Amino acid sequence: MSSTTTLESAKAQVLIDKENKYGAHNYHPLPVVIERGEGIFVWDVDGKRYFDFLSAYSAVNQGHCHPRIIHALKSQAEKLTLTSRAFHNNLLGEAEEFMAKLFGFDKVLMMNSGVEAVETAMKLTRKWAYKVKGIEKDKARILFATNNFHGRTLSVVSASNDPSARLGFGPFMPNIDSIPYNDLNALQHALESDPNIAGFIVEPIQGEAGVVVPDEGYLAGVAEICRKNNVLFVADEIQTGIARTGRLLATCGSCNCAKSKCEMSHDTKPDILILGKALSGGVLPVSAVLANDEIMLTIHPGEHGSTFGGNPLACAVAVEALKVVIDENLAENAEKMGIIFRNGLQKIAEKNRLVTLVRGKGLLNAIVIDSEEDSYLAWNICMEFRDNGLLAKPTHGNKIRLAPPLVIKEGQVYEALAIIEKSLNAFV
Ligand code: IF1
Repeated sequence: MSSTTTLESAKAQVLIDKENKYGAHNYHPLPVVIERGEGIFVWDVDGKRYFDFLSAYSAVNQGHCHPRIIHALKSQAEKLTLTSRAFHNNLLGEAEEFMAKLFGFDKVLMMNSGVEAVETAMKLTRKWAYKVKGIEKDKARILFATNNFHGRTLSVVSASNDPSARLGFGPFMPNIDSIPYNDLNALQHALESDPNIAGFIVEPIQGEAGVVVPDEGYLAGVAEICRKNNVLFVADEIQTGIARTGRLLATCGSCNCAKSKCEMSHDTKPDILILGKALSGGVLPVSAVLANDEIMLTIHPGEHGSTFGGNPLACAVAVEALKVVIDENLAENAEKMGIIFRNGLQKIAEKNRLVTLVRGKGLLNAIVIDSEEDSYLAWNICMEFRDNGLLAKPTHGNKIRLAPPLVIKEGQVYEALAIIEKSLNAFV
């Protein structure tokens, strides 16, 4: 533990104690109590300001409380918030059209949380398998990559190999397999040896695994192998999408999406695209699944849905959140700032032996700390970051994810790098 680590203020401690006493113990948060956010900054209950280098796990790409998104929220909240899907609402069709055209798919199915959208994609994959591909009843299988993270419902943790996500939650959903990430041979072998595989669900960059960026050409290879084997390529872009990696989508690959205009047809395009998090700028839980008619129209009325999915408030917020990404060139900024940031991290790594690896794309980055996965070093480094005015969180013990809102400016990148360097130097 660093000698400079300060204790929580009495005010913060009271609030932390309340959470511990009255809340479930399903998280171990960094001890900081935030009460306000604006752009790339958050302030704690004692008025101390921090650079937010987590961005609520990439949900606040547009920055905290973006004025345009908050305005859309407020004005719609005063008009209409929820009708359920028993009736039409005046914003759903507009929002669906906007998203379908922006991302280049025939249709959109809106849900709320990310994991619900993953579940939706799994259901679509199975329906398509039975109705279009012709797989025998109840024989469809879905393939995942090892070390994935797609959420926490029972069927989705059935695809996880993380012991803490699974232990004590069995039995799990059958007909789920996994293959190593970033391994096209394994994918080809799996698909060729089992005609009952309906889809391959994969993150374009593995977030929870510690920002694992696959080899150049991996996503194009996945798309091609899936196409050849009549298997759906399902991209979970809940964390990587909406400009985070320097493109509108991480699956935009080689097209010029840094300009925030997806060219829509390219060799890495998935059959099903899953979005969440920053789709609402972190203002509301809004997720969506996009696909073409052959897939989307396999689900009929009564077969899937949700009370809140596609509600007018979510529609107003999501459209505005996406317009902000486009109008403010956030993909382009993420790409540019990402390069400056990783170069800075690399320079720090050259001088500080604790940083063994710098990796990432756009503003989804991580450093790997030279320690065992179960050591407290990365946690203590994040505490030191906190004391020096920057918030980040370790993942898998020895990796620290560094992902600020995409509205960050060059000077602020350098300020953050100075905090990171100073904090790391306290440990050598
Ligand atoms: C938590 C991680 C990030 C996701 C991908 C689906 C979901 C997520 C690729 C589910 C959610 C979040 C959830 C959050 C922590 C966080 C996370 F460390 F756990 F893996 F971002 F990296 N697909 N990721 O990343 O979306 O249902 O949560 O809206 O506390 O569980 P959700």
